[in-house]
Amino acid sequence: MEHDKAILEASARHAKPEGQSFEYGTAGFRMKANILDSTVYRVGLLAALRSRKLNGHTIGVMITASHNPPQDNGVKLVDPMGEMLETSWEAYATELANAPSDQALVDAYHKIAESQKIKLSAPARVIFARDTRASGSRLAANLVDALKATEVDYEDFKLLTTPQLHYLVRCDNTKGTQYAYGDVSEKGYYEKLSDAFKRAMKGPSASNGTLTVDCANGVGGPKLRELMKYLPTAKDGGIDIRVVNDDVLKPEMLNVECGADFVKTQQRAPPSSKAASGDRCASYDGDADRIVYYFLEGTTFRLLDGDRIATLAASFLADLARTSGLVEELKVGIVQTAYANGASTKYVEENLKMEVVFTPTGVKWLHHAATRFDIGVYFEANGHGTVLFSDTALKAISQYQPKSPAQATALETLRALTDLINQTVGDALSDMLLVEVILAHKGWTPKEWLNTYVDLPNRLLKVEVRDRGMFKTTDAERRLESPPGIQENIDKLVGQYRNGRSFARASGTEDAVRVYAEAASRTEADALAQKVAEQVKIHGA
Ligand code: G16
Repeated sequence: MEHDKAILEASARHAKPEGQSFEYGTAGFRMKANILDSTVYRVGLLAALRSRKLNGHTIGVMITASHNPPQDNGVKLVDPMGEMLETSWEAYATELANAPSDQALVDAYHKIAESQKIKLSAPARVIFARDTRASGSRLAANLVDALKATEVDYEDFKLLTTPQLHYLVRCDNTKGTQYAYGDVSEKGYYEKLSDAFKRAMKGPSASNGTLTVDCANGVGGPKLRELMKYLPTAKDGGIDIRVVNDDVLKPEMLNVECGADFVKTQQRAPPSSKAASGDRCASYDGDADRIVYYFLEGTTFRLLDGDRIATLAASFLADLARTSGLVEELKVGIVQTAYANGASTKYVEENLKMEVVFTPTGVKWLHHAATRFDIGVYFEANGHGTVLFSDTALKAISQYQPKSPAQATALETLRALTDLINQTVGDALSDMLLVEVILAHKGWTPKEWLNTYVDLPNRLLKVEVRDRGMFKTTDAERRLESPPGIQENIDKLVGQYRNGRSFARASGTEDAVRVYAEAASRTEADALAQKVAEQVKIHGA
């Protein structure tokens, strides 16, 4: 049958590690890089099937483990409009990855083709990229083996941030259509963002002071330096950026004591930071799809995380909608997860008077929920998120005839933002420019931004257990339905703390259970997190 011989031959070179099982989780497959060879090869087979199923539309494959430690790696598929792989196909990915032998793999491949009515001789196209991990090029070669075996037209974009790959997939699939998203090149990405940034910065004076960006020693470093070549500096009405932690020549430094995940979970600046009080700082994660901001107030660390970016963006966009005369057409809504600080949710509902929707962790869920709004702002507290404009909203924004100079100015900014914001997925580079534009328009330093509301003290802990699969959640991950009895104990503990809230859930990217707790004071939040972590340990033993 079509491609069988080639698939079998190549598969023999990428044997599945015995006794190892794989699962397509929150962000694809993610684990120690040395056991991923067969999985990446098999993901190549699935990408071929997916493209053939979708009339030869381009599918993306990203090789990255994002915030995970340097010895990990991962792989995920990107669907034609740049969104995450359709959920119903994740089971196919898991099935292929776990096929116990080369022949079982070929059988599983045909089973999927049959059930999805896929013609295996139809055209297929796949584009792919990787982050800076040492294992990346080896894994990319495995992917190529699968694409060759299945006769797929492919293109290797080498090193890219994850959101750049998402962007390119969308560009490739929309080129020459009325939905054309941009030039299918890395240069096209920088040109689109920088052009939109210049337009959005027309009104206000340049942003205030230098922004220091910690790139987690990942791919975001070189890509930010590239983007900077296209951006005006502050003296030309743009932005001054100082790049730090951008050593990609030492892959063992990736995400170590720096980066968005470190800053968010440790609630402190990277130890290497030389920031003075009031300096505006930001941290990306290893593949630059997350960003958090922070600054020191005296010596006190102040975090401006995904919740803060969401509230800043939503209030600014709602203001623009009002000022431009499009308030009826542009309803702004926010999507959060259980990790969102309770104070941010309260602020959105009571001050911004916007609807908040909760989803489980994972960009695919938030992204989907955000499409319900004219302007859907979604951010995970960890800094992963973006803003989506519906087709109707985009039409209204592009066609509306302003009735006054004030409306015209607001409309121009709004139009620039629809190009500046990456519509495919959370993007640290694009989100950074968005925040910079808003701070410049408002004339705000991070201090004014922080003053919009007061976060409840919170603590995030990681607990290692025998089998994290035992921890099953419900209600957008806010409650545990298994192991039996644990939720009742968590409820009792929560009740003992002022403004207490806590939950535990299995991570989809690391072998651990995460525990989140917030309460009226730092001591109470820490104590509650510790007590819930003890429950997780007891029930997970
Ligand atoms: C990935 C996902 C995010 C998620 C994070 C942690 O981020 O894309 O949606 O918040 O993992 O997930 P979990 O708590 O299940 O481990 P990244 O930046 O690592 O790709």
